[in-house]
Amino acid sequence: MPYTLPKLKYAYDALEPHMDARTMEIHHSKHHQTYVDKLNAALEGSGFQPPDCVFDLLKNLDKVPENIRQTVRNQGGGAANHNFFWEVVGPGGGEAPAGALAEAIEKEYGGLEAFQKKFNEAAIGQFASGWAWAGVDQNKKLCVCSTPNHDAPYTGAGIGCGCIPVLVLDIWEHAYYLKYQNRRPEFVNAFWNAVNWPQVEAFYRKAL
Ligand code: MN3
Repeated sequence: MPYTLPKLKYAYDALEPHMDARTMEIHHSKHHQTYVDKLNAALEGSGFQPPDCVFDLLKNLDKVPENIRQTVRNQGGGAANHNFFWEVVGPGGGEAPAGALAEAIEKEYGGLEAFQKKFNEAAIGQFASGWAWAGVDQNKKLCVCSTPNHDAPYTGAGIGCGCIPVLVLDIWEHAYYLKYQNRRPEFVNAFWNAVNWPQVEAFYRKAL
């Protein structure tokens, strides 16, 4: 099997009360696992040799045989986006960004609150299922966008803003429905309490 479900670096209850343990367990062990399984099933017997890294697979969708490309885009996108999502949240999160990332937020948005407002608008405004992103664009500027389904800003031209992602939020209902039901804005606001800023800043520096 080319791809595997990554182990979380923290316990399912580590992000309580912002992201509850039951949701985390089902989200990781059922939803994420299923994307990985279905991606592997699509690749198996296709004759296509996938790259070791699932992100490289998604960044080069045009190399994937046409008959499995949409399945890889959907299931592989689900696998990759969740891998990234688990990295940008963590226990003890939510403090505040530091270093170069804090400077960029200050310079381009006028402060953390304004940046969060922009991100929240993208997350809340994305119709149905999708993802909200912050990333570094071609001009090395911090940017915010959203994508439908399991697409990512690198899935293809015209999807999101084409940035290199540094922060992501899952806004599929499976990410929040058990605790927040229809109250997506409440979940989006709570998410900030779980953001692992040192990790996001590391992604930011790497993306520059
Ligand atoms: Mn999800």
